[in-house]
Amino acid sequence: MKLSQLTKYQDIVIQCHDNPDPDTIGAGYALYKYFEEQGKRVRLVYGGHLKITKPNVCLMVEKLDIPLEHVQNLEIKELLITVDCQYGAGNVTRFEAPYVVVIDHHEEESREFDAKEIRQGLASTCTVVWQMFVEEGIDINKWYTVATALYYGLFTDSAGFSEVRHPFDKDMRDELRVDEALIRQLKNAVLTLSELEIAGMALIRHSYNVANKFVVVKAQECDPNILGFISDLAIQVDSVNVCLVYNQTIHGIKFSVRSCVKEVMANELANYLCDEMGSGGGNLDKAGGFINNKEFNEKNAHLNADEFFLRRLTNYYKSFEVIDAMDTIIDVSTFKTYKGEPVCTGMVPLCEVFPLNTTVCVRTIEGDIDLEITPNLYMLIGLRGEIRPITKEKFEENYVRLDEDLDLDFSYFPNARNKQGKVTFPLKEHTYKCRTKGESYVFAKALTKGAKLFTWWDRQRYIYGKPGDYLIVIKDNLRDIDIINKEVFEKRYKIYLDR
Ligand SMILES: [Mn+2]
Repeated sequence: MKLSQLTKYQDIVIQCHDNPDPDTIGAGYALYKYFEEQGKRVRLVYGGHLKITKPNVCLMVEKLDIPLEHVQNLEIKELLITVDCQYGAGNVTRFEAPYVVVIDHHEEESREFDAKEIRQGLASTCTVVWQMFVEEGIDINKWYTVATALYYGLFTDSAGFSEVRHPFDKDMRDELRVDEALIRQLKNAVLTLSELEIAGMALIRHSYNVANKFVVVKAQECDPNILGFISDLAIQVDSVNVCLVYNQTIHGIKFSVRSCVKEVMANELANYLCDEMGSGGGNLDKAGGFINNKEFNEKNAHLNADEFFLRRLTNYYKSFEVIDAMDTIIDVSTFKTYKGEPVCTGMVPLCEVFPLNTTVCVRTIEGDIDLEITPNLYMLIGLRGEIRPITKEKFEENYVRLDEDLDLDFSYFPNARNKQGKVTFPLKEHTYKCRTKGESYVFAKALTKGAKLFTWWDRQRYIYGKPGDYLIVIKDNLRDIDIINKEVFEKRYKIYLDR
């Protein structure tokens, strides 16, 4: 759905969820400004019994002059848009409306609306709205207060940016021009004294696992940001390598994860913890997630949350082995040889686009990766939008450049940022389509156990492979190791030598 499709309405009400937080307010306020500029009659409201009291939320509304109204009754003549919540769901007061649109980033739970824009991979509804503005070609930075509100909405919904998952979240964070003094003030008006007490109580009752050096902490119901605050403290303990802090609400379990060892990426662990029961993600060192009560009870009815996390974490540590391409020569004697089908990918000749000896941060669907620009450095873009550096020689040996339009469609096209200038550099116009040459051979074997692979070109983050995925070793370079998802592997490779 495009925002401009909604401009046919004259009377528009934007509704935040009850007990509104900065995300719903920020996203609602941006929409308010958009429709106001179009000359519409527009209101920004929230319902429910409670008026906002949280210090940071009150301050945000006051300082940014957000025209947010608390309503008990509401007459809607034409269009109602619920933001950061879904019409018909439990966290938003229901007002009758002729036409209802939902703009959100949560899992779809109600079907009572007429149209929707739900983008689940994003950390905040502010990011959803920001993207909709970008798609309309509107520069949000022309509204200082809107930019600041969106930024703060993402900030609070991602526990201080630690749980941003999608590159679009990072793009918004980096591109908005905001009132930094106000953001600083808002960041430091989050805790109430009673929440400080919740944090203290939680830390007293921790469970520590000596073998794997992890700690699990349960907190009482509190603002999700408090979980981040508690885990930031716990991870600083010298004998704690990984920590998990959670609390339970009527909807489910909200948790926050921290890691200070490279063998455990917080985002991957968060994802593992809520596998098929919710969603999780974030960064290498900080991440978080949410587990729905319904799915949790279906799968773990006999366990309480504490037992669940302790077991799941213990199983996690048993579930993988670590492979480091720099200090392992894999014994391929039990591997089979496969022949690669030709595939089309993208290629950027990095050494011709960027000055030599500079560091460029490439943002991809899999995360931000720093690359040092060396002579002859090229970069391949795979079918999911993931990247992989390659030397010019290797490229010319194994690929052909095609004189065709770049018709590869990624959900996020990688872009680059210069470390010094933080400038976004779209790589699309420098990307060539290419295809693997006829013959490419690899040794491969299906994993029987989870594996974490540190490749020669990314020393900070591992590629995680689950049982059934393939570990592959390039035939003419035994240090060139990769893990490929089962389905992708079976599509791309055919057995060549069964030995
Ligand atoms: Mn939200």
